[in-house]
Amino acid sequence: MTNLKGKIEEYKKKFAEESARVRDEKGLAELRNEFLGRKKGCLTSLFDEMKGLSAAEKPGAGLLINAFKDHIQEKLTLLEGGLPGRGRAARSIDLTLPGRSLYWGAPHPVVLFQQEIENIFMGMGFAIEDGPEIETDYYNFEALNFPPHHPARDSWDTLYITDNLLLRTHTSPVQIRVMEKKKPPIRIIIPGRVYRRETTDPTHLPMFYQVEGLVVDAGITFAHLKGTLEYFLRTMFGEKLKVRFRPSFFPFTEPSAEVDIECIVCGQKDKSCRVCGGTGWKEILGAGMVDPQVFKNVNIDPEKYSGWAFGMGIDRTAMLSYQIPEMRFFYENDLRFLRQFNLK
Ligand code: FA5
Repeated sequence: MTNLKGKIEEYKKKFAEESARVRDEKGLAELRNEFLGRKKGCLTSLFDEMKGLSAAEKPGAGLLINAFKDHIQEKLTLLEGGLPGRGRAARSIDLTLPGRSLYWGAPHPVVLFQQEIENIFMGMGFAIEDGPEIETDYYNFEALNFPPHHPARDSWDTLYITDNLLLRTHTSPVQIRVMEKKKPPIRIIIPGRVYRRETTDPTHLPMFYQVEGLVVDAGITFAHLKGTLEYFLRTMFGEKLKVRFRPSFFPFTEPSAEVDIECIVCGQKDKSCRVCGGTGWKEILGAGMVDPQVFKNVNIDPEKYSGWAFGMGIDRTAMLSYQIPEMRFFYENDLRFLRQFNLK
């Protein structure tokens, strides 16, 4: 064993001396052969030496020889990399190849769609407002004319944090927050995330985005609401889009309406379409004239001012615009899906 250790030290010294003289690939190959070569290499001679050792000494000797082999291989690799113009690093760069572009990430399709909505409304002179996602019962319901125990609350069930705090079910509470601070004329949109206790299906999610619109001034009528929404939808979807207003109910608007657009996913042709349920139409927003009681709640005189509001599902409208049959695709984080929206 002592003999083996001595021999290893001797070989290491010899290697250090000879490697200092290597100048090219040929010299390197000779050095590798001398130390690691199968037939007469130093490594082979060390293994021969091991044969004469007792069974108890063999495992220790094996470890020493393997450590020696690793040492030599490591040094040879370093030496190879350092050879002028011929190292591994030099060889792996082909300057004629096009560069590899890194994927930097990109805006989410729902965000891109939200930006399109914002641009159209900003073009009409609307400002953008924001509000908290955790709301009080007062802003989410009461100020919007839903008294406690009002049956209309049932369609907006959500996650409660305390008896009084909840994840907002719509962006409408921000209407109240803005009207408390600013007096007419008001012309705003409010995009943001909302939450509901909802069973997921192709067009319903428990977390989704809405954009609220609110206009308050003297002499505002339903005709302004209709004209603004039609202008917005035709700018977004094209002049030929079929749009319909249906009478509806919201506690905070009177009269109220819901707006449907033709189902762009099936082109109004598929009786089994999972997006429109075969009806050919899909509801995208609720709207109406601001209820006088809401104005009273924020100290705006309903005799002097009138206004309209709408709340549109961003994900819902985006899926129709992109002709995606499943809203859930937006949130599965499948890059093959997401990258299709950022082809630059
Ligand atoms: C509202 O949320 C009212 N705040 C809208 C409103 C605002 C009316 C201002 C009057 C004045 P509704 O629950 O219908 O209404 O939702 C509005 C839109 O949000 C729907 O038309 C739909 O596009 C979208 N939406 C509703 N529920 C979901 C859901 N679970 N998943 C995805 N989108 C949804």
